[in-house]
Amino acid sequence: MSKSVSHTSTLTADVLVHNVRLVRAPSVSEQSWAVVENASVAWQQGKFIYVGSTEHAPKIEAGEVIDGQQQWLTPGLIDCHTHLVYGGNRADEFEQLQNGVRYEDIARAGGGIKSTVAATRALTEDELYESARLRLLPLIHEGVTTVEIKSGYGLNIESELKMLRVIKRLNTELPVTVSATCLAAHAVPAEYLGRDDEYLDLIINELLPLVKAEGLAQAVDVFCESIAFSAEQSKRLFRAAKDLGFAIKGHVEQLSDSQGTEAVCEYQGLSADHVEYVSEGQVKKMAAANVTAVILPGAFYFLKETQKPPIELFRTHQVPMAIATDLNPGSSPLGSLLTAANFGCVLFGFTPFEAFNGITVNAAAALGLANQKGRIEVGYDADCLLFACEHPRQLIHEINLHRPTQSWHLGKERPNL
Ligand code: DI6
Ligand code: FE
Repeated sequence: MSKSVSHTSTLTADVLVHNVRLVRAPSVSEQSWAVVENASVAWQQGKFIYVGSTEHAPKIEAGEVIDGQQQWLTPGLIDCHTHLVYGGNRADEFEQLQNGVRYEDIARAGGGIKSTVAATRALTEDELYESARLRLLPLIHEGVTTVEIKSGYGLNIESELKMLRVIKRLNTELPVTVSATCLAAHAVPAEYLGRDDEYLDLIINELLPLVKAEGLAQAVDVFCESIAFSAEQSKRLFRAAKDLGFAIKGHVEQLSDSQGTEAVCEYQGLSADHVEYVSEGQVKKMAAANVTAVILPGAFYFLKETQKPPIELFRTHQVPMAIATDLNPGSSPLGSLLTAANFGCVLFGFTPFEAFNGITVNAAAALGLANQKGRIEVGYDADCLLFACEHPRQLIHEINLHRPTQSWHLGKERPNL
């Protein structure tokens, strides 16, 4: 905060951006856009060191000084739930869906996740990397500076590790922070049909220790649903994951109430994702366990679901709400986080401000990065964007009309990729 900085001291910065309007730091307690007109922001070694009004700024000696020309400076956007590493595409199944076949029935008939598993196993690591890079670029262009990516289309040791190595490489080679999640418990692979507990044993006893040893994931996730894993199985996975030091996330209550939310809460997970069928009792448990609700309007839209997540209950019980693309080939082929935020408003009743928080500060919480990302605040990572709009609510309102004029990741300006 500017208040804590003595006005007589001089700060040394790598970059100073002045003459901007700032969406400062949406915090959960704030009810509307926290705006600072005529603001300056400075960072050094990738962290903000001054954020506030230009008038009250100390003297700042910066290696590079940028005139923001009254543009809006916002936090970098955070897509906290994607499955963007995969082989093939499922446009053929879209045609089936359009002919009235249900998503669950396609999955039961060996399509769905399983068809993507076959296509993903067939690719080399380099091929998988290249196809995933092309899907990540549109998110980066839109202003995403942090993205979570899940495995879960390998469903055996070799291919899950291949996916996670691709995810790690995306983090290394592109100007974006990638948070990796092991979702080996996405579906029961055909080889284990009817032996789902044996497949879980494989994940718990063999895969997760390897993932840990190679540092390939921060979190472990599960698809808790009648077509995948039960709440009891999810708990067994969470117990093992927690013992190994992984954070916990869950795909829960997406297509039915399967009590996955209780499992996530019992193991102090970071987030319960989808949550269309969540009950008030479950929402209270989320509040008590400080679990973020990750809302995925792309999947709801795409599968033509009718059960909406209970936004009003999350508000009442002060459960933080994030919004993400869920970018995947089956249920949410959506490569735009700002569009997901717009869908959150139109389909579920988010206010534009709530939706903006959902792709910044609350998305950071869903990844365990609440003290590091999602806000423009001293000590936070210097991930930020300049937009030439009249007000940031336009970013949520107008679909596909806005791109940052400049963006920085960890203090470094991102090139045109
Ligand atoms: N829920 C979803 O919506 C996606 N995964 C999941 O657990 C679907 C992924 C797919 O259909 O490929
Ligand atoms: Fe998902």
